[in-house]
Amino acid sequence: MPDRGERTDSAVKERVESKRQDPTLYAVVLLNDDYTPMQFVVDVLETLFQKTPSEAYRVMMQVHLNGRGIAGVYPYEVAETKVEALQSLAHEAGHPLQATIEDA
Ligand code: TYC
Repeated sequence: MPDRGERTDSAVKERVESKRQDPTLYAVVLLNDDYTPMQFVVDVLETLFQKTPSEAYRVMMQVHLNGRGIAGVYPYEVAETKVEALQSLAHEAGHPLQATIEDA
């Protein structure tokens, strides 16, 4: 197959390069509230933000004591998806947990 996929290769390459051109990162910032159970926040940090149990506990306590804390740093679309997933889990569980996206 001498000319296999040449045009496809260049089309794929252009898309990959355009995504690589935007290295801007955004922080998903967790906000404190008086009602969301601590264990729920720890669980969310472990499942959505890939924290270890001890790191999840540390971040949760940082938010609990200081009002806010960084759950993770991601490209914008990933940060947006994480916040949507968090809001959906919190809403389904009946908790007011909120997060925002900020420049990292
Ligand atoms: N402040 C909550 C409580 O005392 C716990 C909590 C921690 C809530 C972090 C939200 O992002 C949060 N149950």
